[in-house]
Amino acid sequence: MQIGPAHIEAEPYDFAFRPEAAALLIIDMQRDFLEPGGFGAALGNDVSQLRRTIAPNQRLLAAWRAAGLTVIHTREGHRPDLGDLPPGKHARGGGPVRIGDAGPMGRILVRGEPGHDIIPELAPLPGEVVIDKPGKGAFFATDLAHILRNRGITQLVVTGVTTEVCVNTTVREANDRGFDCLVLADCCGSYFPDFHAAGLAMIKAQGGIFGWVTGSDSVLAAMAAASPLKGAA
Ligand code: TIU
Repeated sequence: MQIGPAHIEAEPYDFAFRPEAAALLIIDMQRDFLEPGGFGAALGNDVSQLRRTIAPNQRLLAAWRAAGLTVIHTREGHRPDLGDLPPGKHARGGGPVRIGDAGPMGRILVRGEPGHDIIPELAPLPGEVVIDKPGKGAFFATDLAHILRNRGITQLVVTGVTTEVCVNTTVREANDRGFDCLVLADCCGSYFPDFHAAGLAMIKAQGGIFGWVTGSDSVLAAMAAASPLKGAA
């Protein structure tokens, strides 16, 4: 059955949500960013600023799974030989611990290490796509665009961390590739509250120059109203 768009209240204007063409894209909810002892903490950041996003992401993910819609998780990290780590990215940060160094949760931001894992609260289920990305944007040096096009996905509901770094970079990449992004303020977080606010403001400014911004409650309400969704009919 063809499902018409459900209107989600958003800024700068309502988002015409088409669930069958939408993926939930959860950016980098990894232990290295959200737990003490990881990369984020090693850079001197207060990880508690990110942890408020866990509960709303859990609620949204549960609804998304129940509706049978596409879920995609991303992880920022590098090959164990660090062959995909640009020297400049390796050098920057200035802290005592750098990418690839041993930390309390294994080697920092290295694939296969415990700290690189997605936090247990949001662990991917079998069958959900996990994109391992060496950059801040989820499209750079990954097969994300191919996967989205093969599934007929044109809309991305974007959550995760951090708002002004990997979320913003991914939204900008997606925008230039023709995907419409709806970014959920309560499901995104930054170590810096000012940057979180500015990151969201930059997305929705100028008539939605990069996309739309709303809260997860608006999406959950629209999903309930759009029933029956794919898989629930
Ligand atoms: N440091 C910081 O704010 N973010 C990152 O390094 N990666 C992501 O945003 N995922």
